[in-house]
Amino acid sequence: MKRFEGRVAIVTGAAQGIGKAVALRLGQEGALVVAADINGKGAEATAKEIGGKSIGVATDIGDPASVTALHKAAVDKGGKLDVTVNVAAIVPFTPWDQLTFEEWRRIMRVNVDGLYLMCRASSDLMRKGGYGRIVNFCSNSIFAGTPNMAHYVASKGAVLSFTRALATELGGHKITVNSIAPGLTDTEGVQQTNHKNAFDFVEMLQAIKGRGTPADIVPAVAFLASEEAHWVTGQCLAVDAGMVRW
Ligand code: 4PL
Repeated sequence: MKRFEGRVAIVTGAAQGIGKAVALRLGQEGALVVAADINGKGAEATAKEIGGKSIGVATDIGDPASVTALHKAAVDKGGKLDVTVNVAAIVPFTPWDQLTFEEWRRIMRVNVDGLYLMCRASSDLMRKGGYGRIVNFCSNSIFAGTPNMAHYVASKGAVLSFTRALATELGGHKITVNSIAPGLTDTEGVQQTNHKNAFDFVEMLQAIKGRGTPADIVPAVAFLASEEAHWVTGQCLAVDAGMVRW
């Protein structure tokens, strides 16, 4: 399928994991992808793998000036913005007894403030084009109350409810806003934390057995980012082999 021919898409967290897989798919389906990541070299490597006019941009989504520069780069290269997929987030492993206010703020700065800054800038551009698809990354941990990440779980609860509210704000401009809630997924990021030891536990709760990978998450993202998903907004779709149901 070539659902993104002529479309300009920003994907954050695009240097690795789910973000990289999403960026590659949108690129394969014809999008000019602006791959953004705190790891600028990794973002550029993803863009190079896509080829064409796609570019990589070093971005700290928690920094207003950095988010402004990212959106300027998208317009300079593509002339407009059609799709933003907000994958970038910090995924911590912090037992409650070690959870300081400083660590709480570190996660909120990126996972919540960063999402606000991205949606603020992206929606302002999409309104000019009279079209837009925003896909945010929630997590099924908000339903499971997953241990060792209370600040992360709180931040993803904000993603769920902010997505609902933003859908209302932007519906009149033909912009949809939805979220995806993956379960534990086998990525470079997860492999760097003790979350990697939880795969057997989550598999026990899944309706379909196996270990989730980025490739399992991508098709749902591509659907919500596509033109034909125009009648779906404000929703959260769990993509976790049926671990949680709502
Ligand atoms: C069930 O989003 O949803 C671990 C780490 N376990 O980041 C997550 C579950 C993790 C999750 C998540």
